[in-house]
Amino acid sequence: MTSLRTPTWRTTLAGCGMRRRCCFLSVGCRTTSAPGWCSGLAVPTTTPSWYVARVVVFMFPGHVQLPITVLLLFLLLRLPPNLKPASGTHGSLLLQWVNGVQVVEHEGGHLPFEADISRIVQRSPGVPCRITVALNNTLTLHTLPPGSIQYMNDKTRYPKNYFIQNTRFDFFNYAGIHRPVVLYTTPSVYIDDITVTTTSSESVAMVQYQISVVGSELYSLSLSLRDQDGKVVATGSGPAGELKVPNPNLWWPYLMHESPGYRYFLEVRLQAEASGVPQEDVYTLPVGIRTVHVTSTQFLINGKPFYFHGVNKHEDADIRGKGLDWALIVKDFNLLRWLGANSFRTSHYPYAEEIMDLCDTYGIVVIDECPGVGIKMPESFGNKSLQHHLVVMEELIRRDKNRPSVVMWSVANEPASDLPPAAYYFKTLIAHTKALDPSRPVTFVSDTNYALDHGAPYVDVICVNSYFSWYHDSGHLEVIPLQLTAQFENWYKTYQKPIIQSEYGADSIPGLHSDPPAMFSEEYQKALLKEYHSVFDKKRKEYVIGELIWNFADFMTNQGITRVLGNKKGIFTRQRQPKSAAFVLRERYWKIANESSCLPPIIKSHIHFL
Ligand code: GCB
Repeated sequence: MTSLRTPTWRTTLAGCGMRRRCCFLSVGCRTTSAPGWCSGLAVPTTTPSWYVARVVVFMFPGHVQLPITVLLLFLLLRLPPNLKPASGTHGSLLLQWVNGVQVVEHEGGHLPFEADISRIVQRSPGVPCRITVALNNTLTLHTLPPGSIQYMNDKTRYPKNYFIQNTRFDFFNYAGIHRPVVLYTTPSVYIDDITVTTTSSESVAMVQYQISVVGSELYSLSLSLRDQDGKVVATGSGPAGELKVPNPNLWWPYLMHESPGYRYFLEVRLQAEASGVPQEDVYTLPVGIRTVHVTSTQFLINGKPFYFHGVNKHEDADIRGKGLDWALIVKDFNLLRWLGANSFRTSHYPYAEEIMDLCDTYGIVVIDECPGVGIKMPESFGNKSLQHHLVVMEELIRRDKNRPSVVMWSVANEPASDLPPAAYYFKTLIAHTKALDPSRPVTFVSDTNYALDHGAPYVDVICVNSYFSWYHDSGHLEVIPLQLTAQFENWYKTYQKPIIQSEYGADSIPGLHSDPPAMFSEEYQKALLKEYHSVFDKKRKEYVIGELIWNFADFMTNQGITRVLGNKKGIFTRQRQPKSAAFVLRERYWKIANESSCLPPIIKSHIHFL
C-alpha cells in the first residue's frame, strides 16, 4: 500500500503550541482487531496480518542545508505492541527510511514518540525519501493492555495454525495508526521540554518552570507570560525559575466560573549559536493556573470543593472507528456542555492531544487514565509488566503534565487487585507516578471487594465501579439503595478517603420501550440511574465526590452473546443522538451545577450547543 504525498508545510503544530515548520503526513485508521504485524497510514481494511504503507517526502535542497533538526513525531500509533508470535522478535514499531535504516522502535500505543531523522534526510538532499511504518498489534501478558494469543489446535474445528487474540477488556481493539504522524523541523539547538506547575493564594500566583534544551550547553532563554489580551504579566530567564502573577485569573472548571478554562501563554525564547550560525527557537505553552488538593472527604480545585458530575468516554464512532475525527470531537464537546458535564475519565487509555486541548480550553476536568486495562492474570503483575507500566506512566506524564484540565492520574482500570502481587505492583507504580508528578493525586479504578483490594491503600481517591441490578440481581432495581449504600460505607470505613463512583449504568437499545421497566429498555436505563442518584445525593453530603456514568455513548466491542453491535450503555447512541437517559442526566447535572457553583443560576434551556 503506497501513498505518495507532497508535504504541506505549516507554521504551527496543533496541540503542542510550537511555532515550527511541520507537515502532517497522515491520519489513518484500520478496522481490524486481528493480531499480527500491520502498518499503514490510512486505508480502512478488515484483512488481517500486515501491510506496509510508504510516504514519500521530498526534501528541498535549500531546506536541508539549514542547520535544522528534522523530527518525525508519532502523535499516536494506537497499536499496543509487540511480540511477533512467529519469530519472537521484539519490536512494536519499525520505521525505515530510504535504505531501510531503522530509526525508532517503540512499545505501546496511545502515547507519542519521535525520532530524529536529520542525518538520514541530509545524506541525500533533494532525493525523495521513503518512510515505512510497521506495527504489531499482538497483545501479550506483558503489554498494556495485556492479552494473549490462543492457538486452536482441534483440527476438526479449526484450520491449521488458527489462532485468536484474547483480551480482557470491553472495547474493540482497533489496530493501525489513528492519530497524526507529523514531520517537523527545529533549529539544531531547540527547546525540548517545559514543565510548569502553579500555586496560588488570594492575590498572587506563582508559576514554577523548568526548561530542557537539546543541541548545546551554550544558550540563553527568556520567558514572558501573557494574559489572554496579550499583555505581559510576568517575565523571567534561564532554564528554571518562578514567575509571579499578581491578581491571577485562575483556571476554573466548566460551570464553576463564568469564564472557565482561562489560560495564560508562556512564550519561551531560546537564543544560541551552532556552527557559527545564530539559532532561535520559540515555544509557546498555554498555562492554566490552578491548584488541586484532596482531603479525607473532598476534592478541592482552587481551594473550592469540586464534585465530578461527568462521563466515561471512548475514542469510538461508527465511521472512523478510533481514528481522529475533528468533527466528532467538536460534537462530543458540545454534547458534554449541553449535558452539564464538568468532567470525564479517559477510559481506558490516553486520548488524543486534540481532545485534551479542548478540555483545557472549555474547563472540562479530566481523570487521565493509562492503558492499564484488563490486567487480570498473575503473569501481568510480574516485573516485566511493571517495568513497562512505569515507562508508560512516564510517557503519559511527559505528555499531559502541563494540562490544567488533568487533575488526577489513573494507573489502571479494574485490575485483579485482589491478587497478592497487586500490593507490590500498585505500591511501586503509584509511588513512581507521584515521584514524577507530586502535584496531582493518583488513583486506579477498582471493581474488587473493599476488603480484598491490595492496591487501594496506595491511592489518594477511591474510584469504584459497580453494576448493581445489571450484571447481578438483574432486573431487581429495588436492591440498589441497599447495595450501593453498603458499598460506599464499607470503602469509607476502611480507608477514610473520598470516593468517586467511576462507573455505573445499564445497556439500552434506543427505541425499545417497556412498562414496567425491563432490562435493555430506555425506561430501565433511566430507572436504574435514578436509583443510583438517590444514594449519591445522600452520600455526596459526606464523602462521595463524584459520579461518572458508563458511558457517554454506545461503542463497539468484541462480538459476544452479551453485546448487540457493541456496548449499549451509552446515554447517547454511537451516532451521538440522545436516549431518554441523557435528559435525566442533563436535569441532574445542571441542578448539581447550580447548587454547588458560586455563580448566579445558569438556565440550561438557554444554552444551545447541538
Ligand atoms: C466495566 C468496564 C468497562 C465495561 C463496562 C461494561 O466495568 O470497566 O470497560 O465496558 O464495565 O459495560 O461492562
